[in-house]
Amino acid sequence: MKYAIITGASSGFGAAIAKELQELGYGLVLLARRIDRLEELQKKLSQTPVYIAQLDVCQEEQVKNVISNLPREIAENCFILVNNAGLAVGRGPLDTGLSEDWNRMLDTNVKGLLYMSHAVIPLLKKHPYSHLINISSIAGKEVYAGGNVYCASKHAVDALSKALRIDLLPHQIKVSNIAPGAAETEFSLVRFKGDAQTAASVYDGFAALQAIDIAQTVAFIVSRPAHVSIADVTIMPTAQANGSLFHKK
Ligand code: NDP
Ligand code: 8X3
Repeated sequence: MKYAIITGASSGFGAAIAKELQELGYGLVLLARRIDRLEELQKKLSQTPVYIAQLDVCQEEQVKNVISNLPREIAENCFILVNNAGLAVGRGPLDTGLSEDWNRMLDTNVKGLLYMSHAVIPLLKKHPYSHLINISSIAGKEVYAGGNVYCASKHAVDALSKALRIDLLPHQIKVSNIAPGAAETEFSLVRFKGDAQTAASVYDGFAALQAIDIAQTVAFIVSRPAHVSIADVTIMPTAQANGSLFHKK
């Protein structure tokens, strides 16, 4: 059986991607900090093998340990890595921002992706046409008001997707970058530090993307023939024109 490793699988895009990839027949390795959420998902997705592990992608040693302790069957048959774990913390001008928020975003969105990629690429190299997928953002394509450090972190993801495509070319590993616009997940609740009203207001007046939309995009990308690599997908709600412009009722 082929396996897919998904970071940030405890909610939002990651959990939805897990379901879609299972439907395509993949065994799953689901990683996140909230192990209780992963246990629930493991129970729901019992049709194929689901391996779960608690992981903070910011902790390089944890990343190394989790990946090096994968059961041999999984380590030998790892075909997909989805670098999805990520977050925004705060939104506003840089001069009123908090360095602890910047560090969380850069550590998770950039360094976490580096640690994961470094640990998993040796497994992907065992299989030509295996696949590394980075979840970037519209914030990785353009900068919007108050998005400074989050946008910088996602621009870094965009750049790393391009760089990895070069690095992994000799190994025929596909690298895909997905750049979603506004999607209704726990993202805004995290960004606004548990302020549910402000978080919900982000999606007022228009039909936001849902996690399933991104999961179906991943499913499409990984089911192309061997000679086809989808390099980059920007996917937004119909009511969104760019990083800042929305058509709200
Ligand atoms: P959610 O908040 O619903 O999910 C984020 C996931 O990331 C959770 O499973 C969380 O798990 C995990 N995560 C966060 N920090 C860490 C960490 N240090 N170590 C391991 N896992 C971590 O948001 P989304 O599903 O929307 O976000 C998924 C990705 O999509 C992120 O990279 C986000 O930046 C990106 N994105 C989101 C958009 C949106 O509008 N929603 C649009 C564009 C991109 P846990 O807390 O259990 O560790
Ligand atoms: C999350 C979407 O528009 O808040 O990446 O950056 S946005």
